[in-house]
Amino acid sequence: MAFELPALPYAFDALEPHIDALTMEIHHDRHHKAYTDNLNKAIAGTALESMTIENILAEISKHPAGVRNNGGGFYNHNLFWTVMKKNGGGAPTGALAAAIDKAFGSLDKLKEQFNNAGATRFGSGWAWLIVSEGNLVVTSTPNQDNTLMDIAEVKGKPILGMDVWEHAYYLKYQNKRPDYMNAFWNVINWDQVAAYYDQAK
Ligand code: MN3
Repeated sequence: MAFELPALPYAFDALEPHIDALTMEIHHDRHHKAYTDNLNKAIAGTALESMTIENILAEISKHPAGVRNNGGGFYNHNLFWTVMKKNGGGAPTGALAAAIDKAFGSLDKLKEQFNNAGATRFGSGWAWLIVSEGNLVVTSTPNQDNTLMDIAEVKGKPILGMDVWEHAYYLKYQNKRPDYMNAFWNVINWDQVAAYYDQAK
């Protein structure tokens, strides 16, 4: 198999009470596993098997919907688990903090814009903080698309992503997506987001 489901880098209950253990277990072991398995099926026997996921996404317009949906789902969740941690939250420091202040005015303004991107994404999708031509930008994508895809309206390297599919929050928050989005800021692994920022700029 070309792509492997990464292990969750913490226990299922590590993000309690903000994201509950059962949601994490189902989300990782079933949803992310299904994207990974279905990506491998979609690329079996093709040249894509020897490519990186980033390179596949960069030319996604050339590939069938199964590669787009499952390749996006594979990449997006790989990133998602790593930008959260037990006892996360707080505020970023250093170059990332300075870049956020410069781009948005303050961390609170970033949160407002990011949550708005998630709230206004109709149906299923993702809210993103990306580095686009050296600048921090907030955007969102539908379904399992992301900003590495050549078909994305706004392109750039994701450094923070929030899954706003109902499967990410429905058990605990039901229809209250804004409550889930507010809780998300309490689990962010800012050191990891800062490392992604350093790599992307
Ligand atoms: Mn998901």
